[in-house]
Amino acid sequence: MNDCVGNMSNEDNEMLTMALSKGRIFEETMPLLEAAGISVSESPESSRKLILPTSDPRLRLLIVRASDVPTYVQYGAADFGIAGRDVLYEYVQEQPGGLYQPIDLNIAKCRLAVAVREGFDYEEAVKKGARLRVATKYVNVAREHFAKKGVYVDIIKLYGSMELAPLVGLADAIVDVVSTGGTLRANNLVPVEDVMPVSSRLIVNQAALKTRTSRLMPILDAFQKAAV
Ligand code: PRT
Ligand code: MG
Repeated sequence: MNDCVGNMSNEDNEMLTMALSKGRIFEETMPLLEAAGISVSESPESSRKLILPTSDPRLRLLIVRASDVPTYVQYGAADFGIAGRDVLYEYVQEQPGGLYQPIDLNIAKCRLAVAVREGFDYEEAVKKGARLRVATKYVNVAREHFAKKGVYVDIIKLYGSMELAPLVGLADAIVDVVSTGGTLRANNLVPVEDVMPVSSRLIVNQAALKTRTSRLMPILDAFQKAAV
């Protein structure tokens, strides 16, 4: 990087791109951006735009699916982004390298848990060494969790509405994100085991961190200070 000094002003003027999912992560990221002196006037809920400008003409937001955020950042289509530990854990098993995860932002907190239909004796099934069918979007997390416990499982990959699987006999258990537990209760499911606590992390493209340091650092610093 021998052109660093000469190109400093170019770097300072370069557009930075941040990848975010709409919904809870977007909502909880707004105060962090405010702490960095940046505001966003359009909401992804009401706007159909997938690229949103910010009050900083050199920062734009990409609105993508939560599970796609690591992909945009790893390939450098976004310089940085925010993703849940649940999503990151799965992603890194499949696509290791290229992502730097410097800050736990402590937002969008929840947990990954095992849940079963009310009345299903999970402890007894585990004790008996039964082979369990587990439906989940988090196949790597689930496989690792049950392997550690020495429980035999058949994992069934789903892309959403996991809560339905035990109700219609597709699975004995699910591994899913739980926050208030309201969705489980509404579907007569009960959490029986915690798998991991989840919060969202700032993720940064490794090349961008090296080549756009002076643009990224003020934002990263502000996020770090604002994250409690
Ligand atoms: O919705 P979509 O299919 O596009 O993707 P997604 O569900 O992965 O994205 P999104 O925006 O819903 O969640 C983004 C991130 O927020 C997740 O990756 C988690 O890290 C985090 N998070 C925090 C949650 C929740 N809380 C949460 N409650 N993600 C999902 N949920 C679900 C939960 O599974 C349940 O279906 O929200 C529903 C309500 O939860 P309860 O327990 O409060 O009823
Ligand atoms: Mg969702």
